[in-house]
Amino acid sequence: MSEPRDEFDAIVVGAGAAGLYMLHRLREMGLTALALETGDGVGGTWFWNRYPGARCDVPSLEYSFGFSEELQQGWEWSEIMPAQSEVLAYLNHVADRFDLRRDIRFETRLSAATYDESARRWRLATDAGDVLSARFCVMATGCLSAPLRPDFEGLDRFEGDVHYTSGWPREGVDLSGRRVGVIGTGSSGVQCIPILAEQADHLYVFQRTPVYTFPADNAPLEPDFQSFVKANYREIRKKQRASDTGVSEHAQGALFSTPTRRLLDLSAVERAAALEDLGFGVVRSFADIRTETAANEIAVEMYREMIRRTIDDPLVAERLCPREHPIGCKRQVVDTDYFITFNRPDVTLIDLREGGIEAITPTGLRTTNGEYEFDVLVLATGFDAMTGALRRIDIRGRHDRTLASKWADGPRAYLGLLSADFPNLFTITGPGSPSVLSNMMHSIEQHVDWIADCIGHMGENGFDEIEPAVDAEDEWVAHVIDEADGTVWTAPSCRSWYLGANVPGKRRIFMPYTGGVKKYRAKCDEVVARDYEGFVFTRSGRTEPAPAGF
Ligand code: NA7
Repeated sequence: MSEPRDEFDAIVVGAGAAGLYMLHRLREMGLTALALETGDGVGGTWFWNRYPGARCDVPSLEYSFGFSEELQQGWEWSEIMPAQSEVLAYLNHVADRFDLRRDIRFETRLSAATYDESARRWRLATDAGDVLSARFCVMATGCLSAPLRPDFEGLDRFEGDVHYTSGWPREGVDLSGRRVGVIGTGSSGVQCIPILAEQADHLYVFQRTPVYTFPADNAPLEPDFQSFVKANYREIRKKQRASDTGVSEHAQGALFSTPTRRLLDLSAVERAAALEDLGFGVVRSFADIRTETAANEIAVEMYREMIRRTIDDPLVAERLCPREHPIGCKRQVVDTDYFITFNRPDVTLIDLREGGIEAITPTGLRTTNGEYEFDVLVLATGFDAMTGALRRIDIRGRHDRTLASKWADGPRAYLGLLSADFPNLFTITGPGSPSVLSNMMHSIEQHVDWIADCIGHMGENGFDEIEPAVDAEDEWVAHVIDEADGTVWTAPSCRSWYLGANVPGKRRIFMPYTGGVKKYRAKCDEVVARDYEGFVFTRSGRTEPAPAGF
C-alpha cells in the first residue's frame, strides 16, 4: 500500500493475472487504485491450485502477457506447458517488475459492494472490516475461483485429512505410507491422480463421469523455439488476436492446430490406421467431431477402443469408458500418464455409476456397493464457474437490486463487461465473453485494455457513469445463447460447468461466448468506434441517450 486511505478512483477485486494487469493500467493512467486479494500472495488460480501435477493446458509462451515487450522478452519459460509453480513464479515476477504489491491489500475478501446513486460511487466492505469507496469497481474475481464443496453426508466426521485440490497446502502433503481416496475426474483429478498414485500407499479413485482426455505431450522448451517465438512475438500476438481461441498456430505441439480433416470421410480401414497413428488424440483431430453427431459417435467408439487397448483389466477399462456425453461438450482435458495409472496394482477405480456415494465414514467412504478405507480424502470436485465468485459477494446496484437476483436465471451483461443497473462495475472475462473458451491471458489483456480505454474516455468527456442500455444487454445475452444453441456444448446429455450443470440448483445456461476471440474483439472495437454503442453515459447527473441504431 502506498498510504492508508479508503477512497479510490478504482478498486480491483482480485490479484490474479487480471487484477495485476488492471491495477497496472489504472496506475499508468494516473488513477488512485487498490486491489483487494483474499490470499496472502498474487496469482489467483495459480496461487490456490497447488495440487500435485497442476499444470496449464495452454502453451507457456502464449499463456503470457504481451503488453510489455521487456516483460515478454525477459522471462524464460522452461516447458511447453507450464507447471503451476512456473505460472505462479511468472505472475510474482509481473507483480515485482511493475511494483504492484504496494497497492494490493492481501488477506482481504470483498464481502459487499453497494452502489451509492447520489454520490455515484461504490461503497465496499471487506471481511477484514475495511469500508472503502471507489468510482469504479473492476471484478477480476476469476472464472474458476469459487470451489464447489459437495454436501457429502458425514464429511465433518471423517477422521483423516481432507484436502481440496483448489486449496492444496502450500507446504505440500506427505502421502507416503498413506491410503488416499480422490473424488473427481475432471482436469484437476486427471492431473493429480498419476502423482497421488506414485506417492500414496494405495489410491482409490471415485469416478462419477469418465473423462475424455489425451496426452499433453509436454516437454522442455527447446531454446531455439523460445528464441523464435521471442523474435516473432509481434506477429504471434497478432495471430492470437485473429484466432478463435487466442492461441496462435505457432504453439509448439499439435494441441492447438485446428483440425481440417473429416472423420466421416474416412473408410473403416483408414479409421483403424488413424487410431494407430493418433491414439487418444483422436478426440481432437477431426473437424466434424464437434459438428456432426455421427462423427462424434464414431470418435467416442474409437476413444473407448484406445482405453480397452491401454488398460490391462477389461472390467476397469469398461469403467473408464465414457458413455454419457459427447466429446467436446466439457472442457477438453489433457493429461500425463492418466490411463496407465489404472494398471497399477495399488490403484483401485470405483465407478460411482454402479453405486453412488452414500456417506463419508470416519475411516473412508461408503457407496451403495461397498466400503473403502483411507487416511486422506482429496476432493477434486470443481467450481461454481464463471458466476460463483460474483454470486458470493453481496453486490447491490441501483434501487438496491442485487446482482445475484438479477442473474438468478442466468448471467446478464452487455459484452460480458457491464450489467444494467450496476454502473461502473466492470467484469474481466465474465460470462458473455470468450473467457474460459480461450487463452485466458489473451482475453484478460483484451478486457483490461478495453476497460482502461473506456475509463480514459469517460475522463476525457467528463462522464460519471457508464452502464449498458437494457435493450443492448438483452440483445447480447440472446446472441450469446443463440451462438451456443445446437452446438455440442449444449448437448442435452452434457453436464458441464460451462452450463452451470455441475452446481445443484443453478440455472442451466451456457455462459461463455462461443463466437471466438476474433469476432468478439471486433464487436468490442466496433462498439467503441460507434461511440460506445449500446452503453449509456451519465454526466453530472444528466443522462446521455444510448446512441441510436443498436
Ligand atoms: P471439474 O472439471 O468440474 O471436475 C469435477 C469432478 O468432480 C468431475 O469429475 C465431477 O463429476 C466430480 N464431482 C463433483 N461433484 C461430485 C460429487 N458430488 N460426487 C462425485 N463426483 C463429483 O473440475 P476441475 O477442478 O477438475 O476442473 C475445472 C477446470 O479447472 C478445468 O476445466 C480447467 O479449466 C481448470 P461429474 O463430471 O460432474 O459427474
